[in-house]
Amino acid sequence: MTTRSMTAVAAALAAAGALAGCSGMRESVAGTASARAASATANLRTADGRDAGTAVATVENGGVRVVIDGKSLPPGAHGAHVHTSGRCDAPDFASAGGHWNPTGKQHGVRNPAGPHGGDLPNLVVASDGRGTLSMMLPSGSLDAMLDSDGAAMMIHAGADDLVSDPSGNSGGRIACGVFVRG
Ligand SMILES: [Cu+2]
Repeated sequence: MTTRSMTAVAAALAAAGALAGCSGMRESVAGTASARAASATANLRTADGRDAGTAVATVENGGVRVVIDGKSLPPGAHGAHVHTSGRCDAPDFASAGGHWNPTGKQHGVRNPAGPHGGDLPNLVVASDGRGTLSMMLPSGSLDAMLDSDGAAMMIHAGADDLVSDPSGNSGGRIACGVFVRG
């Protein structure tokens, strides 16, 4: 990059900083923030494409509440986390990346060095294949969660021990859904 273009970039960054620092200005940018839907829904699918229910993320007190309504899942406790990328490529769903972790912490609400922003308690599924959960995420905002590469809701094969980094020994990924605002 030339010195001249670096100067241009610096000027652009300074302008962006000034914009971000002025709340009145932010509000007036076509009401972008306020016009955005305050919730996002993820339609969960298993690795073989079956409907596994929904997860809804909603702004609450500046944080994010996640409500999971799972179905057609194996009975038992399953790790449930918001993962960092909004891509659910079957069958292993590795494309969703690791847990959403905006604060750079370790995994687990029982981990003294944790938790991740995307950590949730286990989703407990009954013998009819259904399980529900409603919980605030430990940290982060919906806007931050739905950044340029989005976010995904992930259900794991096994229980999350809520302490082992990076994913609580919760095993493979059995259902995934991309959060879509609105
Ligand atoms: Cu996970």
